[in-house]
Amino acid sequence: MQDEGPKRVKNGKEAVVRALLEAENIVIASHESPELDAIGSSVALGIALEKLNKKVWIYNKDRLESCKFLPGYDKVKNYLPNFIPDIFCTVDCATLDRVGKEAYDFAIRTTIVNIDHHCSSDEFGTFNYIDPDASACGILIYELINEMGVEINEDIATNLYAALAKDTMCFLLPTVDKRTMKIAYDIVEKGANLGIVMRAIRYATLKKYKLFSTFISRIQIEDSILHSYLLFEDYEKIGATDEDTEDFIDMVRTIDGVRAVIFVREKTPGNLKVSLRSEKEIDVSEISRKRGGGGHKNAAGFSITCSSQTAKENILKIIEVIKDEIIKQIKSSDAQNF
Ligand SMILES: [Mn+2]
Repeated sequence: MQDEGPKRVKNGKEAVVRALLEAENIVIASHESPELDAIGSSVALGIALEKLNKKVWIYNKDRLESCKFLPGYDKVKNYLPNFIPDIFCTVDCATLDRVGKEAYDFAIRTTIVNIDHHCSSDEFGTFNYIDPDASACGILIYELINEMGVEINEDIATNLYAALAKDTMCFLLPTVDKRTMKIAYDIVEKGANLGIVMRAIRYATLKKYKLFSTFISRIQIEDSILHSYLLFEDYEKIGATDEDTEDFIDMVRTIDGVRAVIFVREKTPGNLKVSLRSEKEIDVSEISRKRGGGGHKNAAGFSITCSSQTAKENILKIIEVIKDEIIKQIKSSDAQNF
């Protein structure tokens, strides 16, 4: 970036705090097909900014059923306001297009604040607070709320706990560190409602388990890589939604002998979502980034489109290609550790 003489620092916690404190109207947005880190972070930040008497509009393109128990989820709208805010603040988005086309076009008309923890994160904001070491975006939101001097109430604490629990697989992932645990301790002390969080995290429909049985029936494990897929017709047959597939990949990643997982699903006719998980030394974010996606080193994904008639063929081809790339990584890391 060119230096235009003295100007404000654009990156880091302080820059973002100052930008948020100076704004009057703020739109908060998170990625499409959200999960509890995206929504919990958005709502927690929204409540905190409201306590500072800001006019806040929380946006997400898609509804997340599991969030209906969370305090403040009723504040989240799936449409944008008819005014241009001082700030459009993204949370948990590695790239700006993750908010969806409509919100992207809206965002670029104003100042963007980007709060994120993906290793593939772009500094697309006017102001950015990006920390890939944070186990959840909720960690960064907690730190910003404290820095802004807002008292964390029970509703903020509950949303933040949901965010942390989601992105750490309930504090089981190796990304959990002292920082995560200290924050978890503090938000429990501030009254996080763990009963509500459990209902949100473990939210399921019977349709989900019916779809899961289809997913399980197609599992194959080759060269320690587990793969499976779902077609749009599987969703239709059962009446399930894409949200129902949310944790399928995490439920099978610890199957004995499995070092990586490839899960491809046809979310809507011809629209394929590829989700990847891996053991520590295997970097699936690199594989995803090459294809326009991103994520974390051991949890990443990307999307592709094809004709709905050839979805199954395409899926099987993708699985083969990705499998080969992962095998190459496994071979080179095994060779290094030999
Ligand atoms: Mn996240």
